[in-house]
Amino acid sequence: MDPTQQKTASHFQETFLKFDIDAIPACAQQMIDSQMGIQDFLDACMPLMETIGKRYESGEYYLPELVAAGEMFKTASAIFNNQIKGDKAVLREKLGKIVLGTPKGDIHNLGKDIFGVLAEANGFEVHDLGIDVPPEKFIEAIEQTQATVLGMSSLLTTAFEHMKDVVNRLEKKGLRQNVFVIIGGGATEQSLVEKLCVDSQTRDAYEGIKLIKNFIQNKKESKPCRKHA
Ligand code: B12
Repeated sequence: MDPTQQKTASHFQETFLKFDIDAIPACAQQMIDSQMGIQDFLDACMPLMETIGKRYESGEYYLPELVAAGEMFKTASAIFNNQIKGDKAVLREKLGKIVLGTPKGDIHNLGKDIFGVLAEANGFEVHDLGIDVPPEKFIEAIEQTQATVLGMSSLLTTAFEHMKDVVNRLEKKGLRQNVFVIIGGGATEQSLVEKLCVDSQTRDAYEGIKLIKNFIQNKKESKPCRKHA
């Protein structure tokens, strides 16, 4: 980031932590005007979300602050997402289909939406099932679309059992080896790859796209699960 971009990002962060919701659209626009991309935006936002989360956990903030942070993030990311979507005209043949969603019990969608927009901008056909998605809906969507990638996003640890349920159902239907299962979102970590029998995990939307492209380009077979929970 150049000094102007740095200043613009700092101004955005100060505005965010003051919960000055009305000033957020102008700040986000300033970031775009100073040629900042979505990765710069995420670099500015992720520490903020971390701070808000920690303050909520320690009892300094309550649910209204969590809600306000979500709203401010949504407002700002919509401005960046629209810009990315505007560039989509250049897009050509689809690379593949991705079924995406936040599993049952979890209503966080901000990171999932960013990943979805980036995936579309990178040439994927994204079928976003939304939030609080029951396991059977994921399976239905994979059967209907014949998607070869399943992305699940989670910010709550309680969603893991539902992710595992989805994987088990894929196996029972004989679909598991055809589908690359990738999980993301703040609650996920690398150790879950083995525990949930998924293929990949990341907390970085860009890395997620790279991992999926790598899978598609190498036409790797998705590994069937070794363990049954
Ligand atoms: C905003 C927020 C909310 C908003 C969500 C708004 C929305 N529309 O999503 C609201 C207010 C609704 C909310 C509600 C709750 N929340 Co909340 N929330 C947050 C907060 C502050 C930020 C989350 C966020 O959006 N981060 C920014 C995004 C961009 O990050 P991300 O999701 O990780 O996404 C990035 C990558 O992971 C990746 N990615 C994301 N998905 C995917 C998917 C794939 C396939 C790939 C490849 C990549 C990928 O791409 C993104 C960009 O790189 C976090 C704190 C934190 N540290 O995260 C708490 C947090 C997640 N919430 C928490 C809690 C406890 C709750 C509530 C239970 C509170 C309550 N008592 O009601 C409820 C849950 C309701 C429910 N049933 O889901 C806890 C979760 C603890 C846990 N791990 O289980 C946290 C960690 C706060 C804390 N420290 O206590 N929350």
